[in-house]
Amino acid sequence: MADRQSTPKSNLAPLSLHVPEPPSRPGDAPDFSHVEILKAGVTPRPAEDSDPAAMRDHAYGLVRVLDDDGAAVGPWAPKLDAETKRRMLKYMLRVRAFDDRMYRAQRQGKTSFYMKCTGEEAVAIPATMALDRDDMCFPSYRQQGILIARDYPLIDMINQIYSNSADPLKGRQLPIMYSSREHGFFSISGNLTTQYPQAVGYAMASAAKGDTRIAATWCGEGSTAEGDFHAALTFAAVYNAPIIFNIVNNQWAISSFSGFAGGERTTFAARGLGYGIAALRVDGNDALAVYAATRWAADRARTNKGPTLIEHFTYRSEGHSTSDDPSGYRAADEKTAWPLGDPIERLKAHLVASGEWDDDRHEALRTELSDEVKAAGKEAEKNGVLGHGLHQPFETMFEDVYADMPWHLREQMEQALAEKDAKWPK
Ligand SMILES: Cc1ncc(C[n+]2csc(CCOP(=O)(O)OP(=O)(O)O)c2C)c(N)n1
Ligand SMILES: [Mg+2]
Repeated sequence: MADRQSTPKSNLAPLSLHVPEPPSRPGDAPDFSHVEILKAGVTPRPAEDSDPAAMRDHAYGLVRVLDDDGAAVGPWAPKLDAETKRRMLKYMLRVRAFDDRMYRAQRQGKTSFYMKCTGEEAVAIPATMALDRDDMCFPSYRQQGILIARDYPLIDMINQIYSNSADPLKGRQLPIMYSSREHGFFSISGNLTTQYPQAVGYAMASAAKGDTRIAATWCGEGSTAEGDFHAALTFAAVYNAPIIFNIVNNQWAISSFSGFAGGERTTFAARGLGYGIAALRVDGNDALAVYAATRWAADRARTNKGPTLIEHFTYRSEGHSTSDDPSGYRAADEKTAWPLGDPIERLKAHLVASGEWDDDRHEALRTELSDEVKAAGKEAEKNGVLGHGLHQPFETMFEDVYADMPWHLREQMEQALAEKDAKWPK
């Protein structure tokens, strides 16, 4: 009998695989011709209790509010007063100032690691402002904007980044992996997408207890390829959990373009439809569109109408982290060629166009925020920077696991301290 493994049928073409390749590489002109941009204002706004099957188009379209002239148009335009929009702009500028300073601090050797969210400031900040203050957030490492929008002290963020003697997390987490129960900010995990099922667990517990708080979680488009993503959506759909799933599609997962996570085949928002989850695809560089979509999803969740998946269509303007160099894998000018613009410039243009802001005030605010971050940095440095020896006492690594330290841990701690003192006498 013929060996089935080794005899292809001679009358059929051999099977082949498709290996995704990004439209442009270093040395090429950036190419975003495949990106379809709907006009601002054209997407209808369905009722918050809509059946996901009746709003399928929203998973393939693009909710946009800010048009090219800075006007807020269409049914998604949120009715926000100028003061709130200026606060939104201020938070976004504060994140950018913070990112720039911390990036430089890493290059100066004050920390081993930093991650910017440049170009994605409109993802976390308007969303946080659209949630209630006590709603629980389960972010990835690129939503520092949540802490900023909840007025977490900058100095505590920097103390964590420097792993110094005032680090609220006592040097136990990689720099930027913040955590704050008081600010509804769940501990960042380096293991991608673990926050998704954890957020669903929180949302289910909140509902099971008859609470009113909802959960929101964020992951990158690359992270949707993790099994946890799919387990989370299944649970949320089955139990109608009060949760907002955010996918931040910034086109890149370190050096892998979105095609490797399935982006050539369909939109990331469309993943929700297969689970019967309402899905919205939103211009992630449009602060007002993100605010409106989050508000829609939050109202839906809070009234027990079910979960929502929001794809934020955006672009990672800078490297993945301070350990990355994107010039090795993507076209140099992609950042400027990105067709949805800069989120800060777009919100600024809107405020200027409506007579609520001007260039002088903008520049003055930028300077004020840069000074504010600089001052927080100087204060934090007094508690130590990388390699200066001002870190948490050695024994803290044994603490905070048990309310009362068990005998075997105490024994290990004493042994470790004795060895440390023998090796490095005081
Ligand atoms: C389970 C797991 N796999 C791989 C990694 C390594 N890793 C860290 S970030 C990253 C890229 C994630 O890309 P994306 O989800 O698109 O988020 P982005 O960084 O673009 O915000 C990878 C592969 C990891 N931390 N955890
Ligand atoms: Mg990504």
